[in-house]
This record gives sequence, structure tokens and C-alpha cells, in this order.
Amino acid sequence: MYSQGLIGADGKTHEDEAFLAAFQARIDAEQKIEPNDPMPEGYRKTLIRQMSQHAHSEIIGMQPEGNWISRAPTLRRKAALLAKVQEEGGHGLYLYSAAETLGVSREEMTDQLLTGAAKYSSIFNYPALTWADIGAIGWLVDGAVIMNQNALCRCSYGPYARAMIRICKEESFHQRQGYEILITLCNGTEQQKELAQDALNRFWWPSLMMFGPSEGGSVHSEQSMLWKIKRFSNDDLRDKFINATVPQAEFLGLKVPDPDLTWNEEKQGYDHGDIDWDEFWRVVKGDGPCNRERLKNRNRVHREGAWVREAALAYAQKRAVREEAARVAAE
Ligand code: FAQ
Repeated sequence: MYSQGLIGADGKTHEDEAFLAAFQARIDAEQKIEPNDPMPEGYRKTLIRQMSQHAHSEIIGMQPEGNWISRAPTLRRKAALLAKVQEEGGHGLYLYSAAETLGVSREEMTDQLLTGAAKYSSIFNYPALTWADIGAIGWLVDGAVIMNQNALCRCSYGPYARAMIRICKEESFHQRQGYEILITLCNGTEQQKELAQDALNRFWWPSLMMFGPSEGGSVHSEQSMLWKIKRFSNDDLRDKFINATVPQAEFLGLKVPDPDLTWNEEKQGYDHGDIDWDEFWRVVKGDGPCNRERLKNRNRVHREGAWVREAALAYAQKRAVREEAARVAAE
């Protein structure tokens, strides 16, 4: 089902050594690569793969929280959640536009998502069962996103790096609104605190999986780090996230569901228990709790939105004809 695979990510493409060395020298000198610059085919394809997967994640990521907009407990919470979900959709649109600068069309990317040929982040295949899950998604999922995406603000490809600057600012608001939901629940009744603990129990491990496979399983990391698309390994970012998040859980009075989590004085960071990579790959390959539902919904809303796309296209065509007529008349 998922077959994007190794699309030239090894850099072993038709370019000659001198071209690849000159390109690497630009990267090493921290020059940004822009859409019209010469670039190895592997670099272009790696970016299309990562940026389109990223855009799809933002779009599919609207579903678990979107489901709670009508059930948010107060008007204030509803307004904040509505804004958040809308912003995630906006991030998807910037990222599709940024990916288009590499020569792939929005239609191709959309088609890959709708047919299940493209990946999106594993995390969105887990359900949001309670209101506390909305807090946990903001706190943990957006928290993981910020850790990963702050580094992407320094990505070597200009349009991706620039898109990430605004996206990170908005994700930072999202993280705080999630944490604030949990602060409220943890200061509430015993039952509310239990809901918060249950949400942490279910979202902790899937949030750690968001950073991607460890050393051996991360087939793209080495080349992507050489090209400075990625600045850190998946494991390094995961460790940074754990170090930042454990004290936040302690502040809430919640227990991180990892009996092996221990402070390592030497490395000044936490050691964590084993991640269930079988579960990760099952979810990535389409067999998570909500994969089918997410894709089915996305296909349904795409079909239902056909009239909007047709109307926008008809309007653009009419406007172009009017503008052309006005231009001819003015000559
Ligand atoms: N889920 O060699 P690596 C968001 C795949 S945005 C599914 O390490 P890479 C906003 C990977 O694609 C969240 N698949 O790959 C929001 C590759 O398969 P392929 C998304 C995964 O690319 C918040 C294979 O495993 N963020 O959440 C996952 O170097 C709240 C081998 O892996 C981004 O996309 C996974 N978790 O590193 C919205 C950030 N991890 O393509 C709503 C940009 C790995 O060969 C609510 N992306 N795979 O078939 C990245 O930084 C990187 O692509 C990584 C993976 C770090 C995700």
C-alpha cells in the first residue's frame, strides 16, 4: 500500500561527481538552495517526499481534533480549538505550495494521499476518545512537532525553511493551549485528573514514535543530514523531547507511563524504555486503529468539495477572460 520508498534519496543519481561536490560545498557553506538553483535529483525527490508527507500529516491531523469542535466544553475552548484546527489546514496548504516549487503538482500529491500511496504521520491514526485527549494532542503531539520543526527552520531548502518559521510560531500556541487544558483538568476533580492521566498513557508512546525509527531503521537520515534537510537524528530529537516533557508531566502531577524512564546524570538526560517498533510499522503500513477511517473521511470530503474547486476554477477562468478583454481594450 505504501510505496514511496527510496526515491533517489541515496544521492546516487545521474549527476557527475563535480556537480555533486559543488552542490555539497554550497550546503556546507550554509547557503540556502532556492527553486531555480541546480540541485541533485535525489535532493529534489527527498524534499518532495518529506514535504508532501508533512503536508498530508497537517491535513489528516485536522481529523482527530476536528471531531471535538462541536463538543468542546466552553465557548472559549471551542474558539481556540477551531482556530487551531484551521491553522493546521493552513500549514498543509503552505507546505503543498512549498513542495510545488520542486516541480510536483498539488493534484499529484493529493492523489497520492487519497489513494493511500503516500505516508502521513503515524500519530493521526490514533483516536481522540475524550476531551483530555485534545489537551494531550496539543501538549505532546504539537510539543513533538515543535521539537522536530524548529530544526526544519534551518533546513537547506529556502521555501521549506521559510514556511516552517510561521508554522512553528503557530504550533507553539497550539502546544500551550493543549497544556492549559491539562492544567485545568489536573486541578479539577479526581475524575478529571484520571482522564488526563489516561490521555497521557495512550499518547505518550505514539508521540515518541512520531520522531521516526531509531538509527538502523531510519534509512534517509544519513543523506538528509549531509544535505542539511535534517539537522538532527530522529533519536536525538526524541531525547530532547523527552527531556523537555518529563518535567512538564511532573508539574501536572501526572506519571509518564514508562517504568524504565530514569535520569542519567552522565548524559544529563533521561534514558527511556523500549519503543514498540512493531506497533509503529503496523500503523505506518495502514493497520493502525484509525487508518481506514482517516482515509475514508479524506476521500469523502474531497468528493464533497468538488463543486467548490469547480466554482473556483470557473471564476478564475471568467476573471482571466475579463482581464484579457480589458487589457486589449486599453491598448
Ligand atoms: N509516521 O528514514 P526515516 C503535525 C517513515 S506534522 C509515518 O527516518 P525521514 C502537525 C518515513 O517517511 C507531523 N511514517 O525518514 C499537527 C520513511 O518512509 P518512506 C509530521 C514515518 O523522512 C499537529 C521511513 O519511515 N511532521 O503533526 C514516521 O528521514 C497536531 C523511514 O524513516 C513531519 O512530517 C512517522 N512518524 O524522517 C497537525 C515533519 N517516521 O518515506 C495536527 C517533517 C518515519 O521512505 C495536530 N518530516 N516514517 O516511505 C520529518 O522530519 C521526517 O520526514 C521524519 C522521518 C522525522 C518524520
